[in-house]
Amino acid sequence: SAIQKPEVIFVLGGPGAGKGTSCKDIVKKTGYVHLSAGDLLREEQNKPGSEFGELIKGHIVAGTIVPVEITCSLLDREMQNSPSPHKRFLIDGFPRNQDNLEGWTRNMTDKAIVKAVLYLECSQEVCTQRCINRGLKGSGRSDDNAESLVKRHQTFIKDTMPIIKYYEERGLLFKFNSMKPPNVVMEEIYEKFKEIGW
Ligand code: UP5
Ligand code: MG
Repeated sequence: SAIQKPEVIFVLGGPGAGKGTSCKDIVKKTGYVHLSAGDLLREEQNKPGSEFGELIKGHIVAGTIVPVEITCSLLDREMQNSPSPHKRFLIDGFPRNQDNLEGWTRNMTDKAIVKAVLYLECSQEVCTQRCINRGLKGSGRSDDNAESLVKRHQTFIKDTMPIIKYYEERGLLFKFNSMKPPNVVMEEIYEKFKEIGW
């Protein structure tokens, strides 16, 4: 019998839009496995002796995007190692630019099906304030400061918005207002999952 390809839903949105928060909530209600590209890069950055540590560190502080070979191989490894029998993944924070999109298409088209892309819409002001507050509460993230946040948002507008448009033109995009309280955002996303039968 044919082996079923893993199914992927990408989750995009500005820095602090609530991608991680929403994914964590959705996995509790569904069989999806959450993979955060940013979390995987931060883990790799902190791994003693990682050949990519310094490169990743530089990109994260500057709010720029790590070359796709690194990010895609981390995602691929996690997908392959996942014990989940359902093989359905919510991939948060990827693809963020044209390089990411081309790298994914090149390496993963045979290995996974992209079913949809969720876009969490949130103003720059609200996004920035959330990340600043998280930094003040001791997130330990090197990019939760005003200077990095300006750059993260510039990168989002310049590099990631075209990717969001790309998926919108292909009818794969689903938008959610993530300025609402977390439980409301999660409920609206979950309703869509039920409606579409994801
Ligand atoms: N919060 C969340 N939802 C809320 C709500 N509805 N109402 C009120 N508060 C809400 O949330 C952020 C904060 O807001 C939290 O304190 C939360 O409690 C609160 P979170 O769920 O963490 O939002 P998220 O969108 O995940 O924000 P994050 O900061 O993780 O977004 P980024 O996209 O900036 O970060 P990411 O980790 O994806 O990437 C970091 C960097 O890694 C990038 O800048 C880049 O340098 C690098 N990167 C790559 O190079 N390639 C990749 O593929 C991925 C990352
Ligand atoms: Mg996140």
